[in-house]
Amino acid sequence: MSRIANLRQLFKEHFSAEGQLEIHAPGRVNLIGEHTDYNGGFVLPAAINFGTDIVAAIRDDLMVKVVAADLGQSIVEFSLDDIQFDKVNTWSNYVRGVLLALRKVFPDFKGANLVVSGNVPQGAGLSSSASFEVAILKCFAALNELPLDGVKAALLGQEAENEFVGCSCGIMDQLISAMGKQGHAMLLDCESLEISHSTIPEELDLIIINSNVKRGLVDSEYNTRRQQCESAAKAMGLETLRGADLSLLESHQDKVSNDEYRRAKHVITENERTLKMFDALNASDMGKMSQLMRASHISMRDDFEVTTPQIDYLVEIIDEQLGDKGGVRMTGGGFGGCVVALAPSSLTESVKSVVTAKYTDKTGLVADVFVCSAEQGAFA
Ligand code: GAF
Repeated sequence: MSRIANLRQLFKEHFSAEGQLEIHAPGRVNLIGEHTDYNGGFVLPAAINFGTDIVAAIRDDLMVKVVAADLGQSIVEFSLDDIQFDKVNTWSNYVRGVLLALRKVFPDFKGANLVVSGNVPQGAGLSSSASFEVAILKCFAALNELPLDGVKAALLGQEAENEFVGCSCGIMDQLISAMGKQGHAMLLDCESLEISHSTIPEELDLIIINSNVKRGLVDSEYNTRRQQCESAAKAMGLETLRGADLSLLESHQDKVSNDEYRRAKHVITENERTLKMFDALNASDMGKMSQLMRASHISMRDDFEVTTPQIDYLVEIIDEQLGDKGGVRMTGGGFGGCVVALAPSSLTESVKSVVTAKYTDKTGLVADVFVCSAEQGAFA
């Protein structure tokens, strides 16, 4: 049975009625522009064919009842009038957090019954939580006919993460889940929230390789990186690193720590690479994209220090295989997770083969390789 058919059936079993609405919100892969979003910079993600699905129906009262199909049909129930952090069913805090944020904008919407399921690999840096948040927001907006657009929904998702769940993430993941366009990557200016789309050429495959490195200390390391960037911006008299360039950074070298200097250098150069990548994608210039993705990975490895030895090895063997005919880099927040490669479809099998032949021997881990497609966002 398909996942969605299974959700429909579970809805019937739990609520003795048919679902009224089916919602999908995608996860994402970021082609380039890493750790730039919370610095007011540029990112270039694509929404992917993995995401969160919900079958739902509105209620007459303010209660919300959610069945998590993937978690042994774990159930939470709460009132929109009394939204509290849940220390036991922590997955439900994404639901609670976004509904609390939504209530600040639309105080009068009704509760709902929901069955939810996701197929974004968990903890792999492909935004399973953002897709969950955006799906919940889309679901309640549709059931209650609320005039919620994709950008506002993304901001509410980010607010829930920052203020309710406790992760100081930027806006990229929620915005691409809401506003992605099928077959395209999305350049997002995280300061103005201006969006431009660029076609991913049909002859290229979007390949995601999950290193299956268990991510540790992600939140604390992520928040430390963010603080270091903020300190560097402050030392240069700026609100964010968006306004900085390398010469300004160099002239303030004595006012920042060595770590802060390297974090800021990554962000400044990554913003430049992201804009160049957008142009290279528009020009289908694979050689240029290859160079930019390689430089991005090196910058994340040496200056931002968010890669791991296993991820570096994966990138190294795929890069050797692709040369300038394809690009490869770590994608997402880091400390484990996935590598993204963009390569002519004729080379996809060789990427799979090199990963199978070398990665396990070196690391003792088995990587999963997915050939993905760029999909439409939930609000697009
Ligand atoms: C995580 C965050 F949620 C994003 O906002 C972004 O900062 C990313 O890491 C790094 O680019 O996915």
